[in-house]
Amino acid sequence: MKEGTLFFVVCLIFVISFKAHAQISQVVPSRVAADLELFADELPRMPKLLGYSMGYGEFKPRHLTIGMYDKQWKFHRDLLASTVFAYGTCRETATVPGPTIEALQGIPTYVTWTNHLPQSHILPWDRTIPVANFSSGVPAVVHLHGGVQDPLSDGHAFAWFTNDFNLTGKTWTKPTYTYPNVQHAGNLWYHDHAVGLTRLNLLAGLIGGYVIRNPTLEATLNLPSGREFDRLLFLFDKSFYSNGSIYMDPVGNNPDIHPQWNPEYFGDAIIVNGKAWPYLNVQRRKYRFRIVNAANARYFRLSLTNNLTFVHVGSDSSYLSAPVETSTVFLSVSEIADVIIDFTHCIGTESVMTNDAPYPYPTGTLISGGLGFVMKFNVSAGSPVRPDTSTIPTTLVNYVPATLPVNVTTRTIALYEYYKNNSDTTKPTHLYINGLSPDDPVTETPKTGSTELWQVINLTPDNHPLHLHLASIQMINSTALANSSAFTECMKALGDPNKCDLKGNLTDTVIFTPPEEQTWKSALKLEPGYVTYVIAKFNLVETGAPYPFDATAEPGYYYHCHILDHEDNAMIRPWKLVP
Ligand SMILES: *[C@@H]1O[C@H](CO)[C@@H](O)[C@H](O)[C@H]1NC(C)=O
Ligand SMILES: *[C@@H]1O[C@H](CO)[C@@H](O)[C@H](O)[C@H]1NC(C)=O
Ligand SMILES: *[C@@H]1O[C@H](CO)[C@@H](O)[C@H](O)[C@H]1NC(C)=O
Ligand SMILES: *[C@@H]1O[C@H](CO)[C@@H](O)[C@H](O)[C@H]1NC(C)=O
Ligand SMILES: *[C@@H]1O[C@H](CO)[C@@H](O)[C@H](O)[C@H]1NC(C)=O
Ligand SMILES: *[C@@H]1O[C@H](CO)[C@@H](O)[C@H](O)[C@H]1NC(C)=O
Ligand SMILES: *[C@@H]1O[C@H](CO)[C@@H](O)[C@H](O)[C@H]1NC(C)=O
Ligand SMILES: *[C@@H]1O[C@H](CO)[C@@H](O)[C@H](O)[C@H]1NC(C)=O
Ligand SMILES: *[C@@H]1O[C@H](CO)[C@@H](O)[C@H](O)[C@H]1NC(C)=O
Ligand SMILES: *[C@@H]1O[C@H](CO)[C@@H](O)[C@H](O)[C@H]1NC(C)=O
Ligand SMILES: [Cu+2]
Repeated sequence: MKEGTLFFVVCLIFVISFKAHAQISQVVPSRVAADLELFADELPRMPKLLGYSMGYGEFKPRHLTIGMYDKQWKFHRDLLASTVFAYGTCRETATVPGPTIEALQGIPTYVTWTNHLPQSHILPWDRTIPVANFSSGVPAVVHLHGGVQDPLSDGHAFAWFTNDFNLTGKTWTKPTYTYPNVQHAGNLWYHDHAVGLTRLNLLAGLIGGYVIRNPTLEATLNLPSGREFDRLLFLFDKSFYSNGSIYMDPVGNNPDIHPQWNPEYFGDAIIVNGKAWPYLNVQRRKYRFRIVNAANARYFRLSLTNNLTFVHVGSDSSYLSAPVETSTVFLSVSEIADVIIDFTHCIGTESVMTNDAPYPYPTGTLISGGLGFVMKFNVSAGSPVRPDTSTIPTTLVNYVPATLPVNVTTRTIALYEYYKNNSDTTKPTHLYINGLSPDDPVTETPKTGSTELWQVINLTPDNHPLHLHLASIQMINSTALANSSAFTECMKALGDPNKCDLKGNLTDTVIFTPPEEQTWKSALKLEPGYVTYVIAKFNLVETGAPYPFDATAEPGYYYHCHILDHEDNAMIRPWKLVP
């Protein structure tokens, strides 16, 4: 294929599907994403906040205060400003995503989270799902995703608080959270976690990056580093009204039961670091990108045009034991890929990052139009300003291996669509785990320090990202069920997967963990119609040491689906560690 031919084809597809988009906008005349020019804004860099300080030649803990503010944010050069909720040290400096916190391994960071949000929400608040139900103020609480912190600093869903701490949820105790940073170095992110409002608060903008650094390790690995060559990419999707306001369908899919709640939010503009379809000028050399899927429900399967590949060095918060080169990066909601892109291999002077994941994944709508594009890299023609001395070592980092202990404690968990049958609805009214709501008593109580096997059965048509707070998880394999509908019938009748015949349903159709995900993670994908075997480790994966705080304290932790619309209604369960 001649240079440029591929791009011509891509453009042609874009022009054709543009028409399809225009038809959609006739149905919803006020939505504007289809008219926005691609690659018009430069990729923003979020402000950096150090989570440590220097004193007398040593690193010391640092106390930060970060607020949540409503403000105006321009998501595109040609789009009117949108009202957003943004994290920042003050209203003026608040950004979407918020500032990136850079912490040091072993040095605690303290953050006082404050709420300066208005009296009412900017998005449709459904009162009929398990939710904080108050008329004054926006409940919010921050969870550090991938973080190893005590339950009182974990951002429990009922530990929400409104502006000025005027109202607080039933498990709220304190305004200042402790992040001990005792875990291995890697990529985390913080975001809102208020019960029943998570999908709205994240869509409004309450997300931000958090990196734990280990300078000695980073110097040894010698991956591309520094402000210019080590970048965070936050990917999400949004729709807008023509006046710039963020659009979320104000009518639920099952409005007699839930007037506003919809099973998945999909926007029609792809946003990276707060700009729709941005571009980034890069030199002809290696860069490191920490790519976070911060969408509500959209999966991203990313590729690069013009001969570029991804070399994975880490997944979520952990390094891989060796680099893995692939042509795609596949991220469910909340997953993180830590990759190197070597622009010296770029044919020509630009490479477009594309996405082809159907939504919902895997059997939903096929990608068309602007949704197929994420951002553009503008690659300099000549050699880099300074020679690229970074390397990709052949081996990276090894943690405690993922082996199951003898007589491992095994838990069986089933996700299925729950119908409240006091109505004649054909649409699921709740997405309960094991048929239980978040308010039902805790059923999972692992011993602190232990390693368990969780077999998670996905009886729905969609893939779901499983996220456990605190624990480190790793997929062993996913095995197809012989008769998923028979298993679902059994779940609906008996409400307990242990009473259904999992053994009799195991087939020879097995998906193994892809090499770029063979490490300790915070979230992983659950294939529909499969049981996914997950090792869950309740101690520090770098050393196997126990948590250096009381992880058994109230109010405990959560595990949930990270599709935010599912989590809110109510694919989420509490769990508690026991001594
Ligand atoms: C929410 O609060 C309002 C006002 O107090 C009340 O009318 C309504 O029934 C509540 N909704 C639910 C689902 O509890
Ligand atoms: C807090 O509550 C008081 C009393 O209800 C009210 O006057 C005040 O406006 C509230 N403040 C905020 C920031 O909501
Ligand atoms: C923007 O337009 C929508 C739809 O017409 C409307 O509901 C909303 O109130 C408007 N927002 C502002 C800030 O004017
Ligand atoms: C394409 O990339 C590979 C490395 O992935 C490189 O060896 C090759 O030279 C590149 N092709 C061109 C035409 O630049
Ligand atoms: C990069 O792309 C932008 C927009 O597409 C363009 O204006 C600019 O000239 C390009 N920069 C370089 C260095 O090629
Ligand atoms: C595993 O369980 C078996 C049967 O209960 C018991 O005999 C054996 O000692 C256990 N092994 C370990 C390592 O606990
Ligand atoms: C509940 O309602 C759904 C939708 O009408 C129906 O398919 C299902 O069979 C019902 N379940 C029970 C247990 O009646
Ligand atoms: C998948 O993992 C389970 C749990 O460890 C194991 O029992 C099973 O043998 C594995 N399947 C294959 C094909 O390796
Ligand atoms: C699966 O189970 C259902 C009963 O729930 C049964 O009607 C159907 O025939 C089974 N399918 C297969 C392929 O065995
Ligand atoms: C699968 O599990 C269901 C629920 O227990 C059971 O009815 C069915 O017989 C099992 N086996 C097969 C092959 O469907
Ligand atoms: Cu889900």
